[in-house]
Amino acid sequence: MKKKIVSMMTCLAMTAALMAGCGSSPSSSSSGDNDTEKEESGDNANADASGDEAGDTSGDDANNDTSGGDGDTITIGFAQVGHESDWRTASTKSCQDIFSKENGYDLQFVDCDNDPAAQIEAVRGFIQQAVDYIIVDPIVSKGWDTVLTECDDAGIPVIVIDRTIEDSDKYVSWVGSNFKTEGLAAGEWLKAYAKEKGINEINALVIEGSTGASATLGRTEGFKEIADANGWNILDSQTGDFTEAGGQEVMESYIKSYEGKFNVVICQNDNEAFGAMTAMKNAGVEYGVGKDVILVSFDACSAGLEKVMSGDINADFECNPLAAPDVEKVIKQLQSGEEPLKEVYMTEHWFVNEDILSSITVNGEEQELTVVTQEIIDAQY
Ligand code: GYE
Repeated sequence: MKKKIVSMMTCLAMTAALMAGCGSSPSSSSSGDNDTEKEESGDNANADASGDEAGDTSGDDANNDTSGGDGDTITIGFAQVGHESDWRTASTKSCQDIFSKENGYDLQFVDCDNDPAAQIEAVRGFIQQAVDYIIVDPIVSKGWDTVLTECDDAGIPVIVIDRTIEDSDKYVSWVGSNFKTEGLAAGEWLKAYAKEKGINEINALVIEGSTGASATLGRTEGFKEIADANGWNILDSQTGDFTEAGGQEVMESYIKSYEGKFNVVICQNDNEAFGAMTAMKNAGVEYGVGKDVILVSFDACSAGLEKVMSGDINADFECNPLAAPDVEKVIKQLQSGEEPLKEVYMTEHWFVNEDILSSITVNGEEQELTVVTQEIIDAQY
């Protein structure tokens, strides 16, 4: 099987080079583009993205493995970011469900505990094990070219999920979210919401995700773009490392420095929002729907959506963690010698508590706002 993959990689590399040369790659649109050529996915994530469809077909295809010829188990090394959030737990589970023994896979899972150096070493370990495929969710967006070149030299295709890589294109496909769009959406929502509520001045505190992660960079950039365009004041922007403890700690220090001076808190994931809520509650700061401080979050995992429904979080911008079914599609395409798309975007929803705005326009595209119900929470990861 390895030999065939090597020749396929060469073929893919040649195709990529040709495409880059004429500048018309249909699938390598830069992230951030909302063009029509990228593939969108995960639309039915709420329904059951990791369920029947993917599970059934994967078993079949894995057993009809055309490159191995004898129904070999496919070995996959997965270098996961860590275990910092509810989102991460859902992402890990999605991969473990899809790449199960029953489905014909041997999944080598490494939790890199948010340590970029350990993640590079995990990838090197997979090369040594001569796995068939490597999945990486890059903790930070830079520092990848050397190790990805090593994967390429070993003939092991790398599939990147979730966060992006900035300094190398030596991977076959990326499946994830447009983080800048998520940040823009939060900004556009806040603009429309403030107008509706007659709020004229925005003084925002941002609790960022982990430093150097593309999810942090994109959300920060997107929100700042709208803030700058509307003359909002971003009082401070510090990392809470995507954890509940981090969110609480940063919020506690913000309250010391800015008590009475802020009316918006933007947390770059749900877990940070939970921590920020604790800090505000302890300090007697009132947040949420109809209160002094508007609280905005990202991820929209079920625990986050519960807080939207209860009115503690005003709006939550979804980041869909169920990439594994799409990763499996990529692997099947590679197995049968097809060229997968270089970028696959997950489909995402914007969730709110109040039924006062039906949509916002992000990147020139009108997008619905969904009022959270118990049904939605029950179907969410
Ligand atoms: O928002 C956060 C997680 O990379 C998009 O990482 C992901 C982020 C997600 O820890 O909860």
